Amino acid sequence: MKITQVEAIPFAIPYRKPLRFASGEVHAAEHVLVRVHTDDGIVGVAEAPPRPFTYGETQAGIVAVIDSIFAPQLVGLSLLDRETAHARLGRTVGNPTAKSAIDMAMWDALGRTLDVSVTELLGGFTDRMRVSHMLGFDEPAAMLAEAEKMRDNYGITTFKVKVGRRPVFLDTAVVRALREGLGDSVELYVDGNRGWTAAESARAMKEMADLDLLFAEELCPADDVLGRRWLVQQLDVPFIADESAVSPADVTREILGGSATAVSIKTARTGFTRSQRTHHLAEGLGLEVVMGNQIDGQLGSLCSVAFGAAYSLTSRRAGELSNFLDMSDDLLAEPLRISDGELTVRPGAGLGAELDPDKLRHYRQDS
Ligand code: MUC
Ligand code: MG
Repeated sequence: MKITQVEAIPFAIPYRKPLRFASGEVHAAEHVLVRVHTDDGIVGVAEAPPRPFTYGETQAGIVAVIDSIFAPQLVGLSLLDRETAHARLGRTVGNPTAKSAIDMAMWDALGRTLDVSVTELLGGFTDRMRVSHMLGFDEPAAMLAEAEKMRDNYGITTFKVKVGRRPVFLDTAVVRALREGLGDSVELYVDGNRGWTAAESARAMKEMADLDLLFAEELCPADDVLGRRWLVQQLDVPFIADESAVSPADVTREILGGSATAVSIKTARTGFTRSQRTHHLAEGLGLEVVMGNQIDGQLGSLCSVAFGAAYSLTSRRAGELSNFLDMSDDLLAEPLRISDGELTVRPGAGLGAELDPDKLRHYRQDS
């Protein structure tokens, strides 16, 4: 079970349709595939999606930090030395997606070694999650048409709507069009990616008070401390901390400080090890949890569902597991399929992911 090599392979796959939101836009999945090899000939895999506008990581930076800082600290450890690996990676404060991809590839390798799925290793609650689809900025009619397509083709009935534009009416008109077009049976919530001020957020939430929203997420900057508390106190829906609560300690600070009342867990930035800690903290504090999306490819989405399905709390709400549908292609030999609004974990050991070697050869950027 000894780690012999940690590889970081950059690859790029274009999106069919860019995803736009208040803090940036994504046109191509310029991700990094991480492979952890062991002396038993096992290879664990995961992917790191750099989000420069959120965490400051870039694709080249992820490859460099893994090759030069993280890999040398892990080679020689056993896959069972999880707390030692966590402590060594934790010496570096930043680089959340680089550290998380390594962590998840180690869990995948452990599952493959023990012939147990990652979901079973983590908690084994269920084997599936309901899917929530994230709708990027566009005109109301185009966003409604996309939601209808997702409902009709995949059975998805939960939608996270990107907001945070100015004037706020641009977004409130979209949410109204979605509620009127889709009816009362769908679940809708909004994510501002810190785009509005606290006052704009309060106004927008009042305008949407009759639209039966499930949650509001990161509408305004958490650093505007008093404004954000003022906003959260007047809302009658849970307020999800996303970018403001990357680490378990951030969750404690945001929740106890009154700046959020729910939490987004993204395996792309907390891996399985730190996501477990956040999950346990959320359970102890009695918080709502949503499995979020870091604009993941299929491998990343498989990681999210593998974790989300492992626990009662994380599988209760629909997870954001569908944005890979906007990519023109992917690396998995057997593509993920969403049906009846659900995504299931892959049967088999570890994450159950097999990569297509031809696709990897085609999309990798280092050879
Ligand atoms: C989300 O939930 O915010 C967009 C930016 C980011 O950091 O994650 C995505 C989705
Ligand atoms: Mg968000």
